[in-house]
Amino acid sequence: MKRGLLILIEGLDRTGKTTQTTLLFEKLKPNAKLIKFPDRTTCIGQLIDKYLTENDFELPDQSVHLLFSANRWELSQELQRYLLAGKHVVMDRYVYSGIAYSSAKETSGMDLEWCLRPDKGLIKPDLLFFLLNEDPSDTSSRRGFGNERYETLQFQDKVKDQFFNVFRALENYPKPNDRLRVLNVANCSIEKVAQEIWSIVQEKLAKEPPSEFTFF
Ligand code: T5A
Ligand code: NA
Repeated sequence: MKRGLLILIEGLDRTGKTTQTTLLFEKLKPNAKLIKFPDRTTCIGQLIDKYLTENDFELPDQSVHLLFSANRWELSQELQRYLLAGKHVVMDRYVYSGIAYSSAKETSGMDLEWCLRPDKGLIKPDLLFFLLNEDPSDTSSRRGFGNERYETLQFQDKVKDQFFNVFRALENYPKPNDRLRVLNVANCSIEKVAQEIWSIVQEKLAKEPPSEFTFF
């Protein structure tokens, strides 16, 4: 049996990841699963949610980083099972967010390499979209921005730089790469972004899927 594809959508806060992963999932159903990180429903996810939403709930940056990674490991076997059963998995955030947000804090010792370490061994996506908004004031004006920790324009700017540093380190960015697609979504409608994603996904689906997994 052909294994399913792991299709990941990454980006800064409020760039439309959940909107787009949901739309893509609807198109691929019933042969698909949707996984979102952080998964706030698990024990570890509940701690992460508390940290993100309650300003007086403090944890060391290292601990928070390890919780986000542990949250991905909680679902890693389920992920592999779905893919081996031939289901496509549409994913909302993953390892790249994990490294970009933590390393943007500039906590001593938490460089890219340190941040990647606990995620080593997780399955790599077959296709990775990065939703980029070159006009962050466009996304910061979207509903809900500013409600959670990390949602300030200054921090988002650092996270953006770190995402590209991660892509340089892990995906040979800016050399052409058939896994990573950077989409500039500034002032693009939801429908237009969805169409662009769908046409790239269809192209990928038309090709023979890789049989082996690759790992971080
Ligand atoms: N984090 C996450 C880490 O630090 N380490 C990690 O390992 C991981 C996995 C929460 C925080 O955790 C950090 C990153 C985050 O700061 P989250 O739960 O993914 O991560 O965050 P959410 O708050 O759920 O999601 P985002 O803020 O990132 O928003 P989305 O999913 O990008 O945006 P979405 O789709 O919810 O859309 C937001 C609003 O914009 C509108 C939507 O209708 C919605 O109102 N919208 C558009 N409006 C105009 N034009 C478009 N094209 C639009 N697309 C969407
Ligand atoms: Na989201």
